[in-house]
Amino acid sequence: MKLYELAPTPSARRVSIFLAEKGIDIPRVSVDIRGGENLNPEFKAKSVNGRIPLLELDDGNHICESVAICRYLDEIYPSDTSLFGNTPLERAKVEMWQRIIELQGFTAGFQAFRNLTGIYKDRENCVEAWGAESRQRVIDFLPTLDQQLAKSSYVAGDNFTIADISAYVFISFIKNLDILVDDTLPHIQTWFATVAQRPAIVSLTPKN
Ligand SMILES: N[C@@H](CCC(=O)N[C@@H](CS)C(=O)NCC(=O)O)C(=O)O
Repeated sequence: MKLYELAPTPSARRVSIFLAEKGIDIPRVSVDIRGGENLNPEFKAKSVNGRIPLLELDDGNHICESVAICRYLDEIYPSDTSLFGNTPLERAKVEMWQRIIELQGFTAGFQAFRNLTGIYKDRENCVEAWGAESRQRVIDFLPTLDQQLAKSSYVAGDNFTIADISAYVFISFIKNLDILVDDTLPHIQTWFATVAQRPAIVSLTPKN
């Protein structure tokens, strides 16, 4: 098994933190996405979405999409408690928050970053006004997350789950959009500080 990634990118970080939380190590292959290595026919033949992360299995199967990769690894390396939830209600809440963070958080955040910076203008049309609108949508989403974290210790309830990994990576990413989690979002601040201290996350945080 091999994981194609670019370690500092948010989607790769989601999988890396998940693996570190589960104590799994998988050989990595670094892909120069900024230089367009993911656009070559060989990579595209493996990755349906043409992006990283991409998991290559020994039998030649390929899985892209960070959450699909995590779900597969969760099932082939089962443990007493799952980061995807342990009861029907917990699993449903994890899925609900994953979808909310994906659609209202990452999608808006990525659109903002890509369209405002033009980082991938060699491969897509960048529309600055769409970037600005998407950035505003990220700002508008933050109180929803803050209100949830006022009610529970973690995003999907009382336990740390993959929804916290997603939200943690998303909140870390938005500093690239000059969006600050200020004192108007106190519950995100407290939760973020707690999650940042988890050994899996500390182990992956670059020291400078
Ligand atoms: N929904 C996908 C997003 C994957 C994604 O956008 N990956 C970015 C890095 S964070 C990428 O490979 N970008 C290269 C490109 O767009 O050409 C996932 O969760 O895996």
